[in-house]
Amino acid sequence: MKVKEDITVNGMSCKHCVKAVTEAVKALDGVKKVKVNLEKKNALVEYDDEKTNIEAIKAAINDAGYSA
Ligand SMILES: [Cu+2]
Repeated sequence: MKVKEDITVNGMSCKHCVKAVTEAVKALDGVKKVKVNLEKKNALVEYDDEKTNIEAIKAAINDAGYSA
């Protein structure tokens, strides 16, 4: 099933951070859409919950050096 989550992401300070978070999340199998917002400090992620989950997405963000 397609799921939409709004994930708070701390530690982003510029558009390069936004790109890094976006690519880290996009690299996960099952992720359909990623929209990272620097001002709002969040990532709107659309994914297939049969392929991935919120924990895996947060782990990818944390592995990229940010805090989800
Ligand atoms: Cu940055």
